[in-house]
Amino acid sequence: MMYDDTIAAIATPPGEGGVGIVRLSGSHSLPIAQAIFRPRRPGPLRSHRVRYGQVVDPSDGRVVDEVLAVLMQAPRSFTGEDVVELSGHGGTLVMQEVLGLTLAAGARLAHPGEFSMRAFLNGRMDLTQAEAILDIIQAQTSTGLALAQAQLGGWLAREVRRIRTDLLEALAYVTVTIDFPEDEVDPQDLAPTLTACRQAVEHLLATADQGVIYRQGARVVLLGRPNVGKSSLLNALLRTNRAIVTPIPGTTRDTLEETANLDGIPVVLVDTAGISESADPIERLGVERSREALALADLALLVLDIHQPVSRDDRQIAELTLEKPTLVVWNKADLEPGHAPPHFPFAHPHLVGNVATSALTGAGMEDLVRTIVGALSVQGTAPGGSHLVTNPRHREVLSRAAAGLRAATEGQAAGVPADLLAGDLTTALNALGEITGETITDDLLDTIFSRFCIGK
Ligand SMILES: Nc1nc2c(ncn2[C@@H]2O[C@H](COP(=O)(O)OP(=O)(O)OP(=O)(O)O)[C@@H](O)[C@H]2O)c(=O)[nH]1
Ligand SMILES: [Mg+2]
Repeated sequence: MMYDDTIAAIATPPGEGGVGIVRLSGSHSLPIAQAIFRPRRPGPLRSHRVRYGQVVDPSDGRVVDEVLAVLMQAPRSFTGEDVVELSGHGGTLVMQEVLGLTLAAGARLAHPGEFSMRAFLNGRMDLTQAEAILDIIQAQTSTGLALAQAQLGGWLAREVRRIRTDLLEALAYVTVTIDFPEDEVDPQDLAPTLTACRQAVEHLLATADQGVIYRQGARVVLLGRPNVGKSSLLNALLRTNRAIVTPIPGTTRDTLEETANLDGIPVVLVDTAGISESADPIERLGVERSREALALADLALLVLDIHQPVSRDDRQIAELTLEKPTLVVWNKADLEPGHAPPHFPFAHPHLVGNVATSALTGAGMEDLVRTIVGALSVQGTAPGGSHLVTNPRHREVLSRAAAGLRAATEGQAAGVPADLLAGDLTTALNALGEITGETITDDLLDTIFSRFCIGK
């Protein structure tokens, strides 16, 4: 369907660039473009042909920019509507002027993600593909990008549709037994289908623990006494001199965070001020920040100096981390050559590893990265297949579908009435439809697409 209101936006990023693009979509794209575009050689814009010319202010004939204009007539366009793209010089003001002329000629400024939303509503792609576009734009590691590209290819939508088709058949079967109870329909026939669907959904769900972290990243906080080498470890993990390092305890006064790529996972590393009892008032504020950073983290690195006796301060810091998955890092291992990482002397319910490192020489750093990545519950290297569920929305919907299917398989085995069974199947079907967008509310669509930028 083609919307009556034609939308316009600058499709290229703000700032200066070689080229800037203003994009129009909707039934009036062509007349609006014609009102402001003057081709070098006279003649109409033809679909999927590039024309060279000028954008001219129709009110006074002033030339605003030199552009290449492309018309993509419905349905062969990104949105499935008539689209015109005007590629001009990539300057902030000149792009604003071109956009302003399209608005004066009758276009409306697009909402964030509105081009993609129209593409979805016009059946150019399903919802998982529209969401994949956002993930491709926002990918922070090449693994995250590969997963988003695979999703754009449509594997998730195909898999979900396959399961839905089987479930629809099962539902039809159950409905027959409601409508014609006297017919001989053996409910046992359903068992293999329901079990297969349930397993397929649970399999998808199981990939999400890994997948979501590739898309969203994780937060890892470095905690420890002053001077144990937290900032040095941060720098070593980032392979830059991001944080200030000195031999003076209390160098880091405030938390500092930076994103690292650890085996394909975007990890926000948070360096914190060293924690000690004797802290002065400024340090105490830093300690408060460290606690806050810990509260938000997925994993704590408890950094100790392998060359120093474990102290009361270390114990108190360990107590701060009791609720978090915690990895013990014995740093300055170069000062104790050949020393295996000591046994961690305190009880901790969530210890995920115990490694020795030297931020100075790099010894043990690979082991540290491997242990961090393992603790974040993902395999170290790019996943064998790129078929992982990466989107928390999909994970939430899948867990609803799995619950419905669990109820259905258990109910069916226990011989519950057909109408109850039908209810559970419908729950699962509707949930799965939310992934591809077949059963979705306008509100939810608005929420999803509002996370896009304007012009996408
Ligand atoms: N020999 C050795 N020295 C290290 C190592 N890591 C850090 N250091 C030194 O230890 C001192 C403190 O390092 P930082 O990284 O500033 O320690 P920190 O834990 O951030 O300290 P605060 O910010 O004060 O809490 C510096 O002189 C570093 O060069 C290491 O692995 N081996
Ligand atoms: Mg520091």
